[in-house]
Amino acid sequence: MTRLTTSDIHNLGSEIANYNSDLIKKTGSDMRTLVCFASGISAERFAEASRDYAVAVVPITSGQGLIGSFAESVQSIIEFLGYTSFVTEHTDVAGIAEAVERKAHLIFMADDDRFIVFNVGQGFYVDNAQATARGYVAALAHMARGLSGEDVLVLGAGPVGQGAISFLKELGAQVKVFDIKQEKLARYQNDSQVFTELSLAEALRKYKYILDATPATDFIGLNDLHPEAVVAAPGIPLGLTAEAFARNKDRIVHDPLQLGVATMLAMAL
Ligand code: PYL
Repeated sequence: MTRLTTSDIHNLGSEIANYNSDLIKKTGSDMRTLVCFASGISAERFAEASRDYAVAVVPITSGQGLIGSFAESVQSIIEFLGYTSFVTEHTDVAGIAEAVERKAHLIFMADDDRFIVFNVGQGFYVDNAQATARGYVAALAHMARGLSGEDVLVLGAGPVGQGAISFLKELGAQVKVFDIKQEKLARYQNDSQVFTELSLAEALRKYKYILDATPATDFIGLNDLHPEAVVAAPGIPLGLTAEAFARNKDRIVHDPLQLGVATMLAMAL
């Protein structure tokens, strides 16, 4: 998993309203609508929970340590969605204790390997990779005005790619998957709804709907894409080159944290 840097998220909080407007332009729906679709909860349930739930974000110093403005960025996404939230004053275990003492219902925390939100009362957690996968498939489905019966190319069969494939199957899409490590595709050998692609170049030209769940960068150039390509790209950094992005930017959803965190919240209710 690629580790974010402060520069990836430095003005996320102040830009969240613009990010949401951009999402509406591209997908026809705002973050709230997309995450309700991704999590399967109703807009009413999402709104109702915002009146009861308190959400804590605990900075975690293990491994490579804190990422500047990471906790604050997570909190700003949660606040934008209408939930009361706070970043704990303490970090790590003391931060978790503080969150519980301050009666948090949900606790967001990330070390270098996992980013989860823990539902204290119900005793379950949601993982960022699974939530990001569902949030980005939701964005793609809204940009495509529905994916049932449509071919969708998933790039990368890691945790996010696998999560995306299972949600795409639920939506009735015909999934095509490419990964540079062929052995990661073995799990789909007998799956009639998933076809493994062996040529990246051919697949990129052929399929209009793409979910880029790879950590690779700059491997999709201007002339590699389907002329009407629609791309949902949870992978960090972006796989498209700057010119490919510039040409298709109105049909590309890509962010370092927003959609994944928003979907985590909805899935944790
Ligand atoms: C959650 C992001 C999305 C992509 N990569 C993941 C990442 O960067 N994980 C590391 C997060 C470390 C946070 C640090 C802090 O500030 O609490 N422990």
